[in-house]
Parts: sequence; structure tokens; C-alpha cells
Amino acid sequence: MKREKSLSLFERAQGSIPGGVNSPVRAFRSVGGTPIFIDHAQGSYLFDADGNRYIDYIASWGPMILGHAHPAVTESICTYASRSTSYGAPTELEINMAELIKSMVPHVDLIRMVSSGTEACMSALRLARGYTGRNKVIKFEGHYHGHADPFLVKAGSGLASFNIQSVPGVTAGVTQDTLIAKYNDLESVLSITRRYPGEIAAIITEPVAGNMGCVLPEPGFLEGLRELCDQEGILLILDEVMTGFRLAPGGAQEKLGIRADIVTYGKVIGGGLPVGAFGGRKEIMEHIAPLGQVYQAGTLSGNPLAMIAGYTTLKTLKDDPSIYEQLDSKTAYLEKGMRILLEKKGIPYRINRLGSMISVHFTNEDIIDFGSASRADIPLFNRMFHHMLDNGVYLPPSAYEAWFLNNALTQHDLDHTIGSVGDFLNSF
Ligand code: HOZ
Repeated sequence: MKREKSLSLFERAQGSIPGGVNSPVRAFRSVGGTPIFIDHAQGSYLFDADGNRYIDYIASWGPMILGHAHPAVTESICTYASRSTSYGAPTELEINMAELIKSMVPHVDLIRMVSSGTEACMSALRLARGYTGRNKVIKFEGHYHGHADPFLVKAGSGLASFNIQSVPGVTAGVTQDTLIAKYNDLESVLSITRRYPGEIAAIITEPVAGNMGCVLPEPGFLEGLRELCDQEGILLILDEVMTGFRLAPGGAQEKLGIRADIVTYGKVIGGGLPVGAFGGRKEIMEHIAPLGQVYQAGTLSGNPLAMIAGYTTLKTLKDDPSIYEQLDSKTAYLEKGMRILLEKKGIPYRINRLGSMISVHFTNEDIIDFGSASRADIPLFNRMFHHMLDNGVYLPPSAYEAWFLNNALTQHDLDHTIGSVGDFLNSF
């Protein structure tokens, strides 16, 4: 596969962009090699600057659940772009969006739109602190809630991929209130709450972790967090940036039957444009300015193009819930196909999956937390990544990321992907 244009673009990019990329994992540093530069995408395919085609398992890290350049989404953006791209004043679109979200997700009375998942989580934490009058937050090792300072402690995603333990520029003062527990280990949470009675504002968790591969909650874990929060007056923040509108119309709250006090969204909610949101019960959300004193604002919040792209995506998902069944059966097919080949090869592996989130770890221990994820054979994943890329299959360029399926994937795409995994396993 020729990649001359990508190579020369990467060289040029490094002259003006740090590391040649605008988000670190894209640089391919954890898998080795150099990034491919995308020219355009259509349906389930990415096309690079050299004209190579790849079956896409990143889906822009989640948002492109319907596939790339979905006609309804693209058309709505074009229509609204001709009316101007930003007003900095309210529009009916924002009300339509908020009402649509409320009709899809449980336990949300009021919702505030922002421009990214990072902003959503950062604002949710400020709100939890403002509401409870407490400072400390519990987060889980290997979970990633965007790059706001308080979350950059033992975080997943790029920080796990590049083994960044502490981030220069984040002061000790900011992170002293971030307390780290082990995912799927209720006792590790209880020992923290016993140590800091009455001081913890919130527990924030990805309900299904997607930033250390895909890691599912063990039975009773999320329920245990809910119970603990209720007992201790702690707010449970569910970071549904990855799971929201992906696992079900109502996200993990619906799929897993768990209630958040504050829920955060990103990715699918914007249909590929920059959108995030945080919402929850009225009595909590009323603390946000202008109703309350917890300040949060944004020039591009509720941006009309972002709203219409998100609205059209969510409406498509709401109007045709069979999309979730299709996504589930496509991902189940991929899982089954890979399992058969991996069993035949006799190689230790684990596949974790819920709905259209999936990941493969080469290991003989169950992947239940960051420790088990980081003990998997990452060099072998990296080799598989490059084999797949050379076969026209674009997996996330890190063993610490979940794969996201999009509904434009065809039977042929899935069979080609499984076949490429088979070729890889036969190559050693
Ligand atoms: N933090 C994202 C994955 N968990 C990566 C974002 C990107 O590189 O686009």
C-alpha cells in the first residue's frame, strides 16, 4: 500500500502542529509508524490522501454511528450553514435538541449544551462541587474524562497509551482532591469514602469503560456505587461521552438500568460536529448560571450547525431503534468470527463487548480494570494493528482504545475484517 502523500503531509504537519497532530493518539506513537492522513470518508470507509480505502472501526472515536457522510446529516448541515454558522444568541434548534435528548434519556430534567466531552465532564464536576459544597472527587484508574486538569490523574486513553503518569502543568493543588479507585472494585471505593467522610462531592465513572479498551462493569458494581452515593450524599456522575446514544437511545442509563445524578455526553450527540452536554435533575441543574452561581458558558455552545447535526443523528436513531439491533448483530458477528480464529490459533485472548463497543486483548486474564488491561500483550496488538491497516482495516491506533462500529458496515466489510485477522494469526 502506497503512503507517500501521508508521509509527506506528516512531515509538513510537524513543522506547524505539535507532533503533527491535533490529538495525541492519532500520531500512531503507541503502535509505531506514522499516521495516515484522511482525505474524505463515505459510509464505512475512510479514504486517505494516497487514495487507499480503509474499513473504519474508529468512527471518529464514536460519533459516526450512522456511518460517514450520512445523507440526512450532511444535508441538514448544508441547509443550516447557508443561514450563518453562529449567532451567539439562543435558537429554537437548541430547544428542539434539549427536548429530543430528554425524550430519549432517562433522569434528565434540564440539559446544558457545550462543545466537547471534556467541557461536559469539567462542568459536571464543578456543578457537583457547587451543589454539594464538597471538594473531593473519586475517579477510576484508566478512565478518561477529557483533558481538564482534575481528571489527568491515572487516566486512560492517550495517557495510558503513552504511559504519562503525571502531567506537567497540572498543579498538585488541583489534583489533591482527585482520589483514585479501581474500576470494578467496590472495596477500593469504600476505603476512600471511609477515609474522607462528608468530603466527597462526586464519583465519576464511565459506565462501560472505553479508554483502556472496552471494559464492562461487573454485575453489582454500578449498583453498588449508586447505593453508596445515596448513603453518603455523593453525586454519581456517569460519563456517557462514549456510551451515550450508542449502547441504546438512553445510553448506559437505559441499557444497564443505572441512574446518574449528572450525566455527560459527547461524540454521538454531535453527529460528527463538536458537541457535548451535561444534564440531570432539576434541583441540581438549577445551580448552573444564570439560575444559580455555578458559572459555565461558551461562545459556540448550542452552535446551530452542531445542533442540527446532532439533532438529525439522534432523531434518526430515535425513529429507527432497529439501528441498535443491526449494530449489535454486526458487532456480534465480528466477535464470533474473531473468536473462532483465535481459538483455532490457541492464542490467549479476551474479547470484551457491549453492543457496538468491542476490544481485543491478547492475554489469559479477564480484562476488568486498568491493571489487567495493561498486562495484556500490547506489542502483539500493535503488530495486528499494522497488519490490519495494510489490509485496509483501520483499528484504533492503541490497545487502550475501544473499537466503535458504525451502521454503514456491510457483511463484506465484516468478512474482510475477520479474514484479515485470520491472515494475521496465520502469519506467525
Ligand atoms: N481521546 C480520544 C479517544 N479516547 C481520542 C480523540 C482523537 O484523537 O480524536
